[in-house]
Amino acid sequence: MDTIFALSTAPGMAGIAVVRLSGSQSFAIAQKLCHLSSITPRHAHFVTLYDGEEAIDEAILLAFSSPASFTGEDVVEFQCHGSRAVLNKLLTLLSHQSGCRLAEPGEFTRRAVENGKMDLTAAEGVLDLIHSDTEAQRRQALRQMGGALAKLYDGWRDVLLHQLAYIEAFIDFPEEEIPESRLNEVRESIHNVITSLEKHLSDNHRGERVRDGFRIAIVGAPNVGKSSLLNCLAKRDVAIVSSQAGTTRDIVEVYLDIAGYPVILADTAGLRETGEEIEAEGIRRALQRAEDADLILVLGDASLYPTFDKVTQKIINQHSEKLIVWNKSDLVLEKKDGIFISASTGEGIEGLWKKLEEIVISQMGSSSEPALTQIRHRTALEACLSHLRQAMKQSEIDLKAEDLRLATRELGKITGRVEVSEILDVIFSSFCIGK
Ligand SMILES: Nc1nc2c(ncn2[C@@H]2O[C@H](COP(=O)(O)OP(=O)(O)OP(=O)(O)O)[C@@H](O)[C@H]2O)c(=O)[nH]1
Ligand SMILES: [Mg+2]
Repeated sequence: MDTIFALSTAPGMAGIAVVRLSGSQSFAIAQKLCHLSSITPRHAHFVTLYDGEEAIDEAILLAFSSPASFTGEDVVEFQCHGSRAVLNKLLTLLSHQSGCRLAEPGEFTRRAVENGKMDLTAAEGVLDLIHSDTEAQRRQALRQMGGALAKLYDGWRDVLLHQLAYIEAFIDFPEEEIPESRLNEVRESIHNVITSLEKHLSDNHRGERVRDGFRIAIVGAPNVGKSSLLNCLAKRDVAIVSSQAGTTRDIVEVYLDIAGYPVILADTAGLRETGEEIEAEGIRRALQRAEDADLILVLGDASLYPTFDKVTQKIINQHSEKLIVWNKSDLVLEKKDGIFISASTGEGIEGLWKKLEEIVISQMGSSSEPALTQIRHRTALEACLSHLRQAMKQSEIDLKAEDLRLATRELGKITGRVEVSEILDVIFSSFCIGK
């Protein structure tokens, strides 16, 4: 297998850059480039990197010998200076070494999985950790990288495999009958896994929301100040604000960090009956976004409190997850019950933010169990569940065994305990090179 190399830190000017090598030739190549007669693993070597006799840079070299490395292969890391010239020179030099080539995206982590250093969910945890923007995402990814999900799924799989092995033993000896008490034990085990799976699946998509973001859509009549509110919460001038009703047409999104959780806040076109084609398309998109949102923030005009126009009222009636907020409170004298804000003066915005924090924490807050984080896992778990339900109904013992086999296969797909090269391709292609 080729020895692979890549820049593992972000490209561009930096104090230090890390170039990583993995594969059987790593040590030999490093010795050649550094004019070293030997390399001691797990020691920091202060070295000069050479192209022939010409010095390229001074660097720190770290080496890890197989299997005690990230990939499970011999690994060498150069910490050199992060200049474009140094890196161009070093990477070109490495590409000229025989049996050595630039790594594909995610190839280091892929090799780690293939060498049994981590399972697929842990590898996905690595990817999520690299991409994490908020505290909750970091925590969730780290937990997954540490094997929390693998432990859960492999645990269920072990239980099922154990029962499957037992049943299969009887299929091989058809003259023997499985004792009824033992059959009950099989049923109970399957039933327990079904219960755990159902609980894990009905988590309100908590983990997926932490990973992908909690979606809030601001909706309301034209001119109530939706775009003003978006700008106010984003603390940036993102959306166009004007006194003309029907200003916003496209959906305008901002990413917010609310109490450590990622939130995608969307501004939408003002809702009203209209004959104008472009505005009508904007309204169609607004309604669609409201439909897809985890929460709709319905904005009303404080001077009309407590009434809404017909179209907005209809949206309010249709959605269960909603927060009603009254804007332009600076124009009214008397504040009633409810959340009153002014996107112009900033009045009440702090209170609204606190309210949003409460909602986000209650929807995505951590629990003691590791959360389901990806649609890929959800699909396999749902398939597993349906095979298990089928297995429970099956009276024919060999059909029961087949359903159990299919169920364990679905669990194995998640952690990579089955032949899954096609899944590997999909996952690792979204990595960056050097990881
Ligand atoms: N007095 C006052 N005016 C506001 C407030 N918020 C927004 N406005 C004004 O109301 C008008 C409409 O604001 P926008 O934010 O564009 O309203 P919108 O809901 O996005 O409107 P559409 O995009 O047309 O649906 C602008 O002139 C804003 O300056 C507020 O809290 N107080
Ligand atoms: Mg607007």
